[in-house]
Amino acid sequence: MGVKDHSPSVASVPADLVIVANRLPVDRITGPDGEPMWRASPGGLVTAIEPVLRANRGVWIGWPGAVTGAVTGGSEAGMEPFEHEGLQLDPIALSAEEIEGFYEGFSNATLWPLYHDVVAKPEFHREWWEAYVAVNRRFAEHAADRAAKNAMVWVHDYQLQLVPQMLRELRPDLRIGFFLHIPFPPAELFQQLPWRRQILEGLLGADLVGFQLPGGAQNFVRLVRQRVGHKTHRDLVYLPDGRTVRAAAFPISIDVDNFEELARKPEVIARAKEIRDALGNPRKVLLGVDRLDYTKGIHARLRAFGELVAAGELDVEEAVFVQVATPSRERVEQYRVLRDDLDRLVGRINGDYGRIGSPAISYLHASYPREEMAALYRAADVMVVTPYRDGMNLVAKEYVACRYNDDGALILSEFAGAAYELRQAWLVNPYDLNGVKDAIREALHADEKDLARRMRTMRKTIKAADITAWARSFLEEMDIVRSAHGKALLPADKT
Ligand code: GDG
Repeated sequence: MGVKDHSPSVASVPADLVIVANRLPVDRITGPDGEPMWRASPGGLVTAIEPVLRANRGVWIGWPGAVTGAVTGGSEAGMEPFEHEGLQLDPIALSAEEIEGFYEGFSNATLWPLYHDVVAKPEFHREWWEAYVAVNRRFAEHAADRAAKNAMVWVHDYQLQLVPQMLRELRPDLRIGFFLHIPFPPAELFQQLPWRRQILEGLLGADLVGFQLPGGAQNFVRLVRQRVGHKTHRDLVYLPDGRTVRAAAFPISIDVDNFEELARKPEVIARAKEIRDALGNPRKVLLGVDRLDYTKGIHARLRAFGELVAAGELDVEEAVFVQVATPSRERVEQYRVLRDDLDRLVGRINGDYGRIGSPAISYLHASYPREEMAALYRAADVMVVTPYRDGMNLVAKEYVACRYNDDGALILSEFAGAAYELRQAWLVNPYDLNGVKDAIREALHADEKDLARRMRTMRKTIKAADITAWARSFLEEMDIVRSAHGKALLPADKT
């Protein structure tokens, strides 16, 4: 449900917990009467953080994702803090130039490819860096204004790596945490960044720097030692001013119960059947779900599938591949190129091997409601997740959460963070096409017992480490750092 734009201002209330993320958990849309409105954009992060945010008079600072024209002093009409369904939200406006330099440029065309194994070539432009610094400063100043004395500020992701240090300079009383949702690259790659030292120093403003995997934390500590020259011991960095910074892994998860509940809804079950019917009731449905991104390895999996069809090992009337590619970052050149490449590949495979009413690949360049996602997960016999590099990959966990009958097969790239937990998946190297083909073959022919054994174990794993456990473990660790201030952040029922 959307709400009117100008709900009561909450600007003056200092918050004990401040979440700072590039995006707010709402989108700014134009309502039926032409007035701007806010619409919730539910995601894993908001579900995880919501209870803690509510219990601590918390506030979430972020960009609502719309071009808002010229920015005057960091705020403008319609961009005041507001309450949305009980959450305190504080929007930050970005100008068109800032979106180009900070968001599309430095965040998504420099850092994103660099941090993902240079799967695409990162571009380095000084103007983009300047925009990144300026926008990070605006976020830091905003957080400094909103945080109560000794409050905790939790900063998220690669778009805001300078915020911890900027914020510490403004507000040394704060406890600052940072979590990186994407991989932190090895020194050999990170070194390419002309502003490597500034980024490392930016992150060192935090008391706790969280990564998806231990490898990311180790890369970070090693780089800090080599490039900044600070003393380190295991996961600790010792700063000259006496402060210590901890770098550790906190693998993110999903709201497992919520996904399972969704997948058990009669409407979702009915919709899953409808999807299979619409596909012509093939014996096997394979599924891929990704943001349309070159890191996700969509090309690799479709080629592998195409080769199996070409070799006559799979018949298009018996097996169909459904690929959902959610539109993403469409103004960034590399994403446009990727879209054209995939259109061509799908067109060629379908043109060569499809039959009337039976395309080999059902390719959907669109975004769907969560219910539809759950129905797709229910409808798929084999889920194919083959990123070349991925911080975690929530889609793999969502598929497992929806398979409450312990059926279905998961093919998962070794290079997704999720592979460290979901060991019973068919693990593949997405660069090894024959290996991916073998995994597809095996997964399609696996017997029920094997599938159930694998799925049961994976389900246990994700249930034991869901999104609430993730948020809690990060905040508990921050509480340890914070204990000097004698104030716990976790709600009583959570401790
Ligand atoms: C970054 C990191 C890390 C996708 N299409 C639709 C839709 N989705 C949802 C999925 C899933 C989420 O988007 C995608 O999450 P991933 O983890 O797969 O990937 P990124 O977007 O790259 O996320 C990643 C994550 O941050 C969290 O830390 O795991 O490694 O790259 O939840 O379901 N949801 C709906 N409609 C769609 O069309 N409703």
